[in-house]
Amino acid sequence: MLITDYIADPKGIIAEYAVQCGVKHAVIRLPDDGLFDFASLEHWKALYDDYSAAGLKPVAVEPLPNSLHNEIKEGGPGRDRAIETLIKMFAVMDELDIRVLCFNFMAYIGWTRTTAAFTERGGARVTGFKLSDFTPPGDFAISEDRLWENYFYFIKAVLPAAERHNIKLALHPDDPPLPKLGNVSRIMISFDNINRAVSGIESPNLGVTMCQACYRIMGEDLPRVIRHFAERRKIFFVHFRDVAGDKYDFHETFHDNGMTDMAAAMRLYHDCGVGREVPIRVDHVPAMAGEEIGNPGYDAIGRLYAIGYLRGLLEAVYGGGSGTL
Ligand SMILES: [Mn+2]
Repeated sequence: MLITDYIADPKGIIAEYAVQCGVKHAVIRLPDDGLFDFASLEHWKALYDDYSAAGLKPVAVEPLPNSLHNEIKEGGPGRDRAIETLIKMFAVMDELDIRVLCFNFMAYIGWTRTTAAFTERGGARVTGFKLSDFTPPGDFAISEDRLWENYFYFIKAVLPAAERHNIKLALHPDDPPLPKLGNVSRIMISFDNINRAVSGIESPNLGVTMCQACYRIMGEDLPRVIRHFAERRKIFFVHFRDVAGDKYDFHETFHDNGMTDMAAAMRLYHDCGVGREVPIRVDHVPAMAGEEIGNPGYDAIGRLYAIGYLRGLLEAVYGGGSGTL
């Protein structure tokens, strides 16, 4: 697989660290400030140049910007306009040879944790979630049926353009994968549901972001999930991540300190034919000693260890180290 890192700011320290660790490809987060025009090649080129100047080639976009995606997920009045913009964005991504779009289908409440300071090994701090500590952030409600309707409405509308421009739509599981948070239903919460979402309409451009730990806390059989999606060529992107606990009560861990045999997972991707071109990135790293918790799960220093660990496993399984013996 292709080692990448998640770089929201090509001029920031995380970009510098990644490049120093030998990472040459970036998963990029688009500015969602109302000023950046997602359909403008000119805007994209300026952003692309900043990544190039840092020594990084963008290969994936994550997530689908909220200003486009919220109404699509909620089925709001602006969804058709958002879909139109997104289709134009595919043409731009095609032009810049950015092939993967990682998206999720969590309405109103996205990635959610109840603590940013769970104590992991040696006092490192990680994020955690406990359902009994969770309070809904607002008075939102949506049903499961409505979400499925909105999901397929969206997929049917964008898939022809994704195929035409060869953009791979990589569905990320809900995190945490619970059927409901407050009155907000969630649907991408099990292997069966996600399989329905990506196989309900057959397309080589519709697949998954294999966020390992999400499947793990769903209680799914991870090897079965990896084999199933890999054999159908539906793993477009991998989030390399581990956790401890279950979907009701869990915390992130160092990559070597969770419930999963990460080396075995890597061998499985390889043996099931997940190719060298498929981007992989580390996810949710601890805040380390001397480091403020700034952006929980995405602080800088913990990434160094995580990227090194990932590179070691990639080289051991996929080869590609420098030099000769
Ligand atoms: Mn993830």
